[in-house]
Amino acid sequence: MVANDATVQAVTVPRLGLTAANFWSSGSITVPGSERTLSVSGPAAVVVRHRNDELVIGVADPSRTQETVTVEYEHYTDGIVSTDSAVGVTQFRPGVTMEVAVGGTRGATHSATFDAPVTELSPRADTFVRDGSYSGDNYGSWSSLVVKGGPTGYSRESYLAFDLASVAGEVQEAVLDVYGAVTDDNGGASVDCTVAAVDDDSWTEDGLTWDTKPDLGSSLGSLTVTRERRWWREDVTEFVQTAASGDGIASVALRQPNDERYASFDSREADENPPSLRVTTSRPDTTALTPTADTFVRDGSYSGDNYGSWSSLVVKNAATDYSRQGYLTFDLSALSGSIDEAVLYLYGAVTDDSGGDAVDCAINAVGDDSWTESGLTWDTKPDLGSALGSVTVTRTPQWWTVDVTEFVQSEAGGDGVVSLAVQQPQSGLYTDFNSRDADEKVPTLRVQTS
Ligand SMILES: [Ca+2]
Ligand SMILES: [Ca+2]
Ligand SMILES: [Ca+2]
Repeated sequence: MVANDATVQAVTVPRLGLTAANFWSSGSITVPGSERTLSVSGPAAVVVRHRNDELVIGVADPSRTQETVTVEYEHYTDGIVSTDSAVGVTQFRPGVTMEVAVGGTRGATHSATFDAPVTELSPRADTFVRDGSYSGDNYGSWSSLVVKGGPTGYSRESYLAFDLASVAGEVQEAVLDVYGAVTDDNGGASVDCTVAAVDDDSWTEDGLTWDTKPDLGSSLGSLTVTRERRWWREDVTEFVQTAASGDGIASVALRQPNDERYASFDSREADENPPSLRVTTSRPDTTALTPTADTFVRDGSYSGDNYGSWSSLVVKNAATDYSRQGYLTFDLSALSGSIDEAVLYLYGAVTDDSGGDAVDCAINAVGDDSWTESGLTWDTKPDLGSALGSVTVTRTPQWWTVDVTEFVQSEAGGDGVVSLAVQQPQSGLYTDFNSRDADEKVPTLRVQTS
């Protein structure tokens, strides 16, 4: 149970990567130990599930009282896999923000799925050590990891080492999970157990003793462990990032610097609930390309003008003088391997002054790459090739994605430069996408290779 009050009731099941929350009003919860918050702008039932490299967020408004609910989850994702049409993703990295149009949907659940590769590691070694007359003893084969402060002869510290070799991609988040409780005979409801960095990874599971234990580094956080047997989590992202770019082994220790209350956690030898390190990474072999050039062009009396330095790509199909089309170029030369998938990400919305809330925007192939950002005009624009896909853009600013895999594959095998156009096939609405000259949320071609 994460929360149970007038605002929210929530539960989390770390082993299933699952958190479920019923918010009775706007509010937020912090998923225990991870320091990651889940917040909503109004009443909503939210289910978050992170398994098998996918983070799924489902949202419903059982109260049926709202038009939209904003949901924020402070968790890294690397890209958007799919969204329900009622869900607008306004941010997916470094955390998720989504606008969910719950109005008129009779309390139905709307969900979005994100790419969030996760590697769950078991310790390569774990043990505890004990001081005083036990200082030469090793407990590496025990099914528990004991932690206790206190007078000489009673102090225990636990050590865990994780091998990061199987973690591919850049580490974005890392959470240590240990399962256990305070079991002290002498009373006391809870105890603070500090998680400390250990720089020396040369210790072994069957060799480590109090006499030989390595020095402890900085504190990575503290777990306030109670008598309830459950999972305890600590965000150790920065430490694991450092270890991943260093020797590839992350060792940590658990100790009680200020208390002496026997706490016992399941070790990797336990029948169930062994410690784990959950590492979320960027997708290995995925490259996010930004345009090497982008601009839009306008017809009629503006047909000789260039808009290459604008922070937006304006698109509209209308009467003469009011039509605009966007153009983008991506350079594939930094990629290696073969291309499995290429998805264009554009951020924007319909901002037309007249009526109409949604408009189809098509992405077309452009064969001629010789145009320049500062030179292209309506008069000089290249011919449009075939339509590769389209999106129905609404007034809610968000990321729009179009799969352009086949064209990018063919260009990779050709001149290595991908030019695309954005245009409205039918009479349209003023639509404003961020260009590469915007401060954030610039166009991106997300390419997976192998
Ligand atoms: Ca062990
Ligand atoms: Ca530009
Ligand atoms: Ca080309």
